[in-house]
Amino acid sequence: MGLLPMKGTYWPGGGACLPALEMAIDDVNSRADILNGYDLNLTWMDSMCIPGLATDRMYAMLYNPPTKLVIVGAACSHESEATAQSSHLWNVTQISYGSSSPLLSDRQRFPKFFRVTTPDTEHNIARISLMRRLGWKRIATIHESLDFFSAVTDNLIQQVKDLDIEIMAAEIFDDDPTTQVENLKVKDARIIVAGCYPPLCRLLLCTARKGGLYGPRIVWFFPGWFNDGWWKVDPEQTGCTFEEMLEAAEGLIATSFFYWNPLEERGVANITSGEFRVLYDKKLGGVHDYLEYEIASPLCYDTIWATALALNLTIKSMADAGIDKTLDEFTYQDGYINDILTSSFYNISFTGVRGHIAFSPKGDSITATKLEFIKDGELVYAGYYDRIRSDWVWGGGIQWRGGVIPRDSTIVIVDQRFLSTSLFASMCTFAAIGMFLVIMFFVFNVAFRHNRTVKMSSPNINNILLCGCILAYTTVFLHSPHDDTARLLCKIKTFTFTVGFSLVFGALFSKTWRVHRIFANKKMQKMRIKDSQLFGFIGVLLCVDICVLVVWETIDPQYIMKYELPKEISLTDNDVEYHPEMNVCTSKYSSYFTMTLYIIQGALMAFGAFLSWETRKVKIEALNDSRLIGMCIYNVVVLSALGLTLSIVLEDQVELMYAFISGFTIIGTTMTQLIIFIPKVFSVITFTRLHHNQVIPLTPANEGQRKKHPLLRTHRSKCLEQLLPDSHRRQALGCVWHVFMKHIPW
Ligand code: ABU
Repeated sequence: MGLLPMKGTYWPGGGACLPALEMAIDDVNSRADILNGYDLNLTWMDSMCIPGLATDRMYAMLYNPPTKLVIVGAACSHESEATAQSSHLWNVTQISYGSSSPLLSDRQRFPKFFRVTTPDTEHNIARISLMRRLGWKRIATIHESLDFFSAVTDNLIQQVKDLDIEIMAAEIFDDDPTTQVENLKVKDARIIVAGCYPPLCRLLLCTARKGGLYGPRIVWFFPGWFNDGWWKVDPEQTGCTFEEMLEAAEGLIATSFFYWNPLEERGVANITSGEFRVLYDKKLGGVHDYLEYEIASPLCYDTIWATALALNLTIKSMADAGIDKTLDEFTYQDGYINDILTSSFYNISFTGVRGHIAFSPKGDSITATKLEFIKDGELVYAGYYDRIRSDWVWGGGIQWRGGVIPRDSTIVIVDQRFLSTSLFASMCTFAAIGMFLVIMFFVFNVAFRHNRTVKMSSPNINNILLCGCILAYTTVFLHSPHDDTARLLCKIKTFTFTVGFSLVFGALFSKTWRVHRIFANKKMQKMRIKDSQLFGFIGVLLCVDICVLVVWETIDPQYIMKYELPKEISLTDNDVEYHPEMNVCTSKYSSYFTMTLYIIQGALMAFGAFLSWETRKVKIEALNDSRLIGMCIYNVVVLSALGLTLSIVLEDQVELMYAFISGFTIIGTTMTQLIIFIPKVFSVITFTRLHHNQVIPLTPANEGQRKKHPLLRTHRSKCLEQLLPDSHRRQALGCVWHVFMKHIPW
């Protein structure tokens, strides 16, 4: 009985098969040494690649005479599965010429099923070998939702499980692979193993073309048992133009078996594969449109020869067993004869037009896997995989487009970026200058602490302000390219910045607060707020900050996170992407802790700004720098607000953020100390304290007294005298410097 799908959507190989079956039957019947005295006969029906229909028609033929000994077929795996799991119950052996599903190797379900082809899982061995050879370690699969392709894909997944190959995606589609192709694209799949019948494989290729999943960087593996040129189809079939299909198929790799014996050897039929091809074409008058011809015709020819040899051996075995029956007397109840026939299939071995054929214990006939690829729209032979040697025997090899082997993924080079040296050095230089100024002002503050001007501005509070300035400048230096030190410096930086800010702003605020208290007090002259009270206030502020910092470090220590900067694609290297990253100091709840500190400092700044505004008109000689403090507070408020805004906006631009934050820190700190101290330095120079402890401004009217003053008797007195009439700023600075250098107690 022949189960031949003449039509059907999947793989209608019956049309190409039938002429080959007839040729083989004629050849066998013409031989005296095989099935002598018998005529081999074929009754067939169109199974249409539909499992239910194939089963129904098989039963119809089994129920009707003549009695069948062997079923030849089917072509499509799912119809072979449907028929072979019941045909053995009729004591009929079944042999397929084309079904290559690995499921058909299951001897429990299909105990009397043989095939002259090889299960598609054999391709996986060759595919994996190629992948390992080319260093591909990330692959994806996509297959039509049929048991056949699921079994092949599962086998591939199982085989790579213990190897260093990752299945990055495994997609299954029903009748539209658009979503699955998109998934593969999103996951950046490069090496994709597909499993489908030709109609859906065409659609898959077209969808891949539309989705951009094609080109020199993508390698598609397809089954190789499709008819030649299967991808060259009209737009009506897929929705892609002929040219688009050619583009999409270019470079595709097909794995198949040798269906034509590559050796010109004469096998059991005494013809070579080349001669068979000529005879086949002659039988059909040189014209046929069987797309499956390349595969179906040699396999079908060999199927009949395998059947004939098995039957021939059965005759002998039956005689040896003393069975007094001929094959034509077989009935469906003769299970013992069918057992002998089934054993005979295992025991035959011959060379057909496909090559050497013998059946494994699972009923399969194993052949080598052939590798082909599509180049310039044509299928080109590359080589085959020799299972005995576990190695490839190359023909022309694979010619990669552009001579470059595609990669399984983009090579990602993590590029650890650091702050640019020039930026870091510039900021550190400015911070160092600022620190030098701090030292100079500190020395001034100590040296002239008895000077009335300095004394009235609370030199001790000013020294605290200077300490805060030093800490603020220090933050600019706290950056390291090394992860270990960076982690430590990140913690120190948070500490120095917070404490530095609190010292500077605490000093300014407390002094403004004092002014406000005095100003707001109706009995101003009796109001006295000591420095110690201001220290207390700064101390409380510091304690609050330190508490927050200690809690932060205890429950959520800061660490170094690699912050990814925008990717850069190399234009010169094959598929290389640079992923720059920079060290960023963070912790899980850092936003909460920084927010807490912002709220504390922000509230203080808002209150400080309010007090400064309230006291803007205060001109009390005893509170000589109240207006300057107000200026500083406004300055710090504006810079802090700007810094905070920029640190949020520039979160992903580490270098720019460092530049702005460091810049604002330097500007804010420097301006604060300059605003506070420069007037005092001028004052020390331009006001003198006379022995009766009265301040007399250096005006021409006071010239007599002025000349007596020791300060003006210095070698720079001339300078100061010149300075007075025009108050020239540049000259004044020169004088300040010299007087300052002269009077500090080095
Ligand atoms: N191997 C070609 C026939 C397709 C199938 O097994 O269904």
